[in-house]
Formats: sequence, structure tokens, C-alpha cells
Amino acid sequence: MLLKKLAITTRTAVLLLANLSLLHSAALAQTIPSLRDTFKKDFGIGTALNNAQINETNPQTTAFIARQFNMATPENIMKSALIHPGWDTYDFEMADKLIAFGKKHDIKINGHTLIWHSQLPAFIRGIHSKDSIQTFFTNHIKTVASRYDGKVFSWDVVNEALNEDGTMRKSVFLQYLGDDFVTEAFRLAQQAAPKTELYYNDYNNEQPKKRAGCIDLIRKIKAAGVRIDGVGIQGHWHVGRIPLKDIEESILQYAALGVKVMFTELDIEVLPRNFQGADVGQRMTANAQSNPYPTALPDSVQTQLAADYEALFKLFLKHKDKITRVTFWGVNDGDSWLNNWPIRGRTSYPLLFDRKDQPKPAFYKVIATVK
Ligand code: 9MR
Repeated sequence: MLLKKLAITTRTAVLLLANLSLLHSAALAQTIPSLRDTFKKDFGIGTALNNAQINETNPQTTAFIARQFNMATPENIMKSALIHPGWDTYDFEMADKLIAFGKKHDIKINGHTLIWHSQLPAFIRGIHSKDSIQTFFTNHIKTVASRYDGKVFSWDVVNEALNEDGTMRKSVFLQYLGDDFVTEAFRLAQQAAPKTELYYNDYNNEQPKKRAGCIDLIRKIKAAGVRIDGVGIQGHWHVGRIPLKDIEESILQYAALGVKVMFTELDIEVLPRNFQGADVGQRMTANAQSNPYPTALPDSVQTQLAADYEALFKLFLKHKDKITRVTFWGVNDGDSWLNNWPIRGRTSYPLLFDRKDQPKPAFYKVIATVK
């Protein structure tokens, strides 16, 4: 009897302690500065959201997101494979939840993405005629963009249509619809979503050749009398190798076209990689050196990461009149796609918060850039 009582008391004490430590970290999260408040006069601060976060499975995570970010992009759930799984079937469940999430927490949603060559529905592989691709393209944009008009703040209308040399990527859309598919996507989006901002989004489009291709695309859309409100530079960069000059030149050149500039998928890779960018089709094979920091990031890399983020945010602030949003591609290091790409199962550290949502030195450097 006594033993049983003792066991119950011990269990209660353990539960109490666990709750106390939860409360403790929740309270701590409220004491660190908020990115969205710190930059509120400068630009929006966004994050990518995954299923668990949209489903609010962990109330502490929800509170943390709402305190730190005022804009969000769904990491996957609005891509065509997920939202439009069959020729005549759409699945709006998660996207509707995301809209509700945004409303509840005063977070603006950027729809991602209407037209992308990747993560397409499986049925596309069975289509081999121009007419059918055209019908898919038109129906998809009309249906999805009109449903969320006035509910999402903006759309990445077309994602990653360019090659590194600035020419058009050989996608299924280019193959069947020709060079003008980008302009046509914006035309359809403009009709379906008159109350929504419309953007072109890509990675490495701060690099001179790809930037030139991107500028041509924007000019072409405008010359056709079609609306494009902004350009997204994804910002998947590497520690110690941030192309600050190219980024600044791009901010200036894009802004000169009369479009808003934003950084839409920011993260800084610290793990070895033999190429730059974010082409999800590219992969690397694992070797003994490919996962060098399985337990912790060495101080020297942590310091370099902080310096890189500091330099970037100084540059963003310098051009805050042209930049409307900076979005991180994930809430914390544990969420990042870089743990699984281009090699599965690595331990990466590309964001401002660690796996427990604790701020890293880079976070404080970023906060300190605001005078
Ligand atoms: O982060 C996304 C990851 O969860 C998906 O598996 C991947 C699949 O295509 O897409 C990732 O997000 C990409 C984004 O949609 C477009 N730019 C590059 C991003 C990183 O690959």
C-alpha cells in the first residue's frame, strides 16, 4: 500500500516537473525579442509552415510562430500534387486550415505555388497533348486562385521557370505551351485573383545570368499589359559565401522595373555541398564527410553563420524601401528541408532558431541590426 502510494506521488512529482519545465520554456519564449515586432516598420517577416504547424499540434509551437512571424508560406500543401490530386479533384482541407491559421494569428499568407514543374499531380505524366496540358493549366489557376482571392495576400504564380544561364527551363509547360506560358499564367491569375498580389519566384536569380533572364520575363509580362507585383529571390545560400554584391545589384535592378522585391525562402546551408541553389531534382551521394556535425555546430561555424545573417539583414535594411518581406524556409533547424536534401538524414543548422526553438547567435545579430 505504502509502496503504491509512493509510486503515485513520484509520478505526480515527475509530471509536475515536466509541466514546470514546459511552462518555463514557454515563458522563456515570451522573453526573447520578436522578429515581427523588431522589423515591423521595415518589412514583413515570414516562415514556411508544414502540416503539423498548420494543424497546431503543439500549442507552444503555435504561440512561438505567432510571436515571431507575421507572414507565412505553406511549405508543401498548396503545391499542385497536393491541392489538385486528380483531373477533376481538388483537396482544399489543409489550405483552408492555413487560411484560418493566418486569420487567427494575424499572419498574411503567401500562396505557394500555382505553376511549378515539380511536385505536379501524378496524372500529368499520362498527358501527352497540348490541349490537355492547356486545360489543366487553365483550370488549375482559375480554380485555386479564385478560391483564395482575398484570403491569401499573394501568390507565387510561377516558380522556378528559368535555367542557370537565364534561358527557359525545359518543363512540361514550356514543352507544350511555349515561352509565353509565364505571361499566360499571370494573365489567368490576374483574372481569377484581382485582390491578390502576384509574384514570380526563383532561386539563384540574384546571379547575373539568371537575373537577366528573370528581368526579361518580368518585362515581357508587363509589355503584355499583365500585372506582376513582385519578384521573389528564394535565398538558399551557403555559409561564408553569401553573394552580397549580386544580391544588392539584383535588389536595385528588380526595383527599377517597378516590382516589389522579397526574399522568400531564406536559409544558409552549413553542410558540405558541391553545387549551389535549390533544384530539388539534384542529389548527392553520402560519404564519411557529408554529415560533419551530427550533435552540435562548432563555434567557428556558428559565428560565421551569425556574421552572414548580420550582413544580409544590414543589406536588407539598407534597401528596406524596396523590400517588402523576408521569409525563412522553416521555423527552426529541425524543420528544415536541408536535413534531407541533397542527402537524406543529415543534421543541418541553417536557420535562426535551434531544434528547441532557442535563438542562436545569428538571431541576436539579426535583431541588433535594427537601431
Ligand atoms: O521544403 C520543401 C520540401 O519539403 C519538399 O520536399 C520539396 C519538394 O519539392 O520542396 C521544398 O520546397 C521548395 C520550394 O517549394 C521551392 N523552392 C525550393 C524549396 C526547397 O526545395
